[in-house]
Amino acid sequence: MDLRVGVIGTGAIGEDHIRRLTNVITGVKVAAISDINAVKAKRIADKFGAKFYNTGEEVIEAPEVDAIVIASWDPTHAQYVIESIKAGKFVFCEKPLATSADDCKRIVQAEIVGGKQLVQVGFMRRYDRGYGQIKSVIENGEIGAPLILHCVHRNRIPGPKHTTEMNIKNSVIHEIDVLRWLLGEDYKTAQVLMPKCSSLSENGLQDPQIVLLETQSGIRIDIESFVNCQYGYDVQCEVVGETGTVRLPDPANVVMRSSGARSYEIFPDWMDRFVEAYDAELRQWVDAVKEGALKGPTAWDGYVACITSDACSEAREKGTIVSIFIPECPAFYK
Ligand code: NAD
Ligand code: ISE
Repeated sequence: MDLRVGVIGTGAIGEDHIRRLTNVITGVKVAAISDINAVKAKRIADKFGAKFYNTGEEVIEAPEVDAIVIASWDPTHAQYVIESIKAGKFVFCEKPLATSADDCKRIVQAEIVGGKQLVQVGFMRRYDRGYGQIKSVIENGEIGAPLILHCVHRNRIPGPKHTTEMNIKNSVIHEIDVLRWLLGEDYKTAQVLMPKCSSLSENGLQDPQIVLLETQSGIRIDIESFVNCQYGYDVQCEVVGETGTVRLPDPANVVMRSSGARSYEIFPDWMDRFVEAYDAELRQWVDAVKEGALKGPTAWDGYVACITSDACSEAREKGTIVSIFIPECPAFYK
């Protein structure tokens, strides 16, 4: 029987997930949809044969909905995740799990009280083939112990509501999660450097930024966050180990020779760059929900990422190095 999913938020990724759940992944259908932009949500509901609801809460409560996908704006995630837990329904929440560690803690506590892991966070880079290969190289000891990581996260242009704080809480949160997953370690300190601001930056946005993280064993990480780089979507990661290095491949694209130049396309945004990872994470989520036991990034992972991004925000505001304290992981999440 098909898993019946309710989707809250029909913006860029919400619509893409609805398409994916309808046309790409088998054994699932989108049964209900809501968005504060009712006009767009109704159009998408009609297109995909789902029922439109006025509020996210109604989608969560709907009897024809088995599980929830949250793809609304970051500050709305926590309330919908907690409502889903109260309703006893599995919930896939786009990153970040919440916009503060305190809200994530409430989610973790609600899940533990409910006694069952219901929450998965959309940290899809864990499903990207390149990151997966880097993880295998590290775990097989092929480059010795990791010492330094150099990372780049560039977006072509920022969204209309993008703020200085969101460079980290909305964007670098991907690196915060995937590097912790790659290295199997939490972070110890954070610092944020503010280079000269791009003259193309608008609305007071401080961009680019450089995030410096230190893991508990002393591995040093630098992450360039540049959300207004103009030329395309560019994600890079290099791990320097004791005996070698490993680097994330660029996406496979044809190389063109034309007009006196050799070139290949750089994707405009995350939707194409990580399409296989989004497919894989939701395919695994659907199967896991049907089996009754999740396998992907947990609410605890979302919480740890937010503790770290809160520390980065504090480091940026104060201009100092900030210590990061991660509580012991409860047995519930081990
Ligand atoms: P978007 O602005 O295109 O869409 C967000 C939608 O949420 C809008 O249609 C808006 O009307 C709706 N919305 C806002 N508040 C709502 C509420 N209270 N209830 C219902 N709907 C509400 O943004 P987007 O790029 O689609 O991002 C959506 C979420 O997905 C964000 O949390 C973002 O961080 C995340 N995201 C993740 C990835 C990824 O790589 N995993 C990529 C893009 C976006
Ligand atoms: C967006 O919300 C995403 O999650 C993308 O993966 C990321 O690259 C982008 O910076 C975010 O705004």
